[in-house]
Formats: sequence, structure tokens, C-alpha cells
Amino acid sequence: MKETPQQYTERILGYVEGKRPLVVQAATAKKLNRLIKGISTAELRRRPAPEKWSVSEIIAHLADAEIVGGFRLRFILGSPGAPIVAYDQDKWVTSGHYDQRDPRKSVAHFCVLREANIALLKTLTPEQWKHYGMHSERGRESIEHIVRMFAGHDVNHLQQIEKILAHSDLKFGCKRPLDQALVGQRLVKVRLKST
Ligand code: NI
Repeated sequence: MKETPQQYTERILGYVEGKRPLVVQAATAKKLNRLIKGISTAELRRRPAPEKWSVSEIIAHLADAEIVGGFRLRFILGSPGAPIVAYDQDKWVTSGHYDQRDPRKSVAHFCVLREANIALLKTLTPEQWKHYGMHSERGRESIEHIVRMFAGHDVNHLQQIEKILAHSDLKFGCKRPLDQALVGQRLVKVRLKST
């Protein structure tokens, strides 16, 4: 069952509870680069299931989401209280030809966009952090809230990428039995060492 916008917000915020969102955000590009290091573009473009995004598509989504987020921040700052329009992220995958994106270039694009957005955020006054827009599905969202949501969104997709890579490793049987007991980050590390 698909989660409601409220359930989604709760889950995403849960990933960054007690964390500083800008610190989380600043570390993401490096983590992406580390996760995909040594893995071929063809493998990164392989979908884990016909209806699931590939690692490359997830990274393209992160890069495009950073454009959306960057625009929203600027729009709210320029016109506090303005409407925030939702977009259909699945349609963007096909309309934006994510299957043809180069995953390493997508990380580079994400990195530059993220750097520009963080540089902007660092200049905001305390009052500007409280400015908000009206999201068409989720209602009132302040800059503070949006920045926290983006940090949680990063963690969500990093975990998704880790799972895909760990799973594809087991599926292709390239590992020694002992390694198969490992999960998550450690599994990915073992895998990277062996490639
Ligand atoms: Ni997403």
C-alpha cells in the first residue's frame, strides 16, 4: 500500500532525527561516489526489478530533485507564502530519459547543485529560515522543514542504493560464503574490495 504524504514526511524526517541536516546534505555526494566506485555503468543502469529504479536512475532523480529544491528555496525566499507545485517523479524518469544518464555525471551534477544550494542556505537570516511555501499535497512547508526533508531524502536513497548493490552481489554469487552474513554498508565495502 502506498504511504500517505503524512506518512512519507514522518518516515523521511525519521532518517535524520537528532542530526544536523546541512551536515548530512554536505556528505551525500561523497557517499554516492564511494558507493558506485568500481562498478560498471551497465551494472548501475540495471534495474533490480522491472518496476524499480536502477542505481543510475536514483542518482539522476537526486540530481533533478536538487534542481527542484533549489528552485523552491529561491522561490519561497523571493515570495514567502508562495505555492509549491508537486511534480510526478516517475514521469520525470521517462520524460527525462534517466535510463540514458551517466551515473558518474549525475553525481557530479548533484554535487555542484548541492554545493550552490548549501552556499545559499548559509547566508540566510534566522527569519528567512522560517519562511514557508504552500505545498500542493503536504501544506505549509518552511525552508527549515524543506532542508531537513532533503537531508532525509538523501539518506533514504543512499540506503536504497546500498540495498540494490548488496543484493545484486548476492544474486551473481561472486562472494565467499562467509561474506554473505554481512549486510548493508559492510557488505558493499567487501564487494568493492573484490572488484
Ligand atoms: Ni526520492
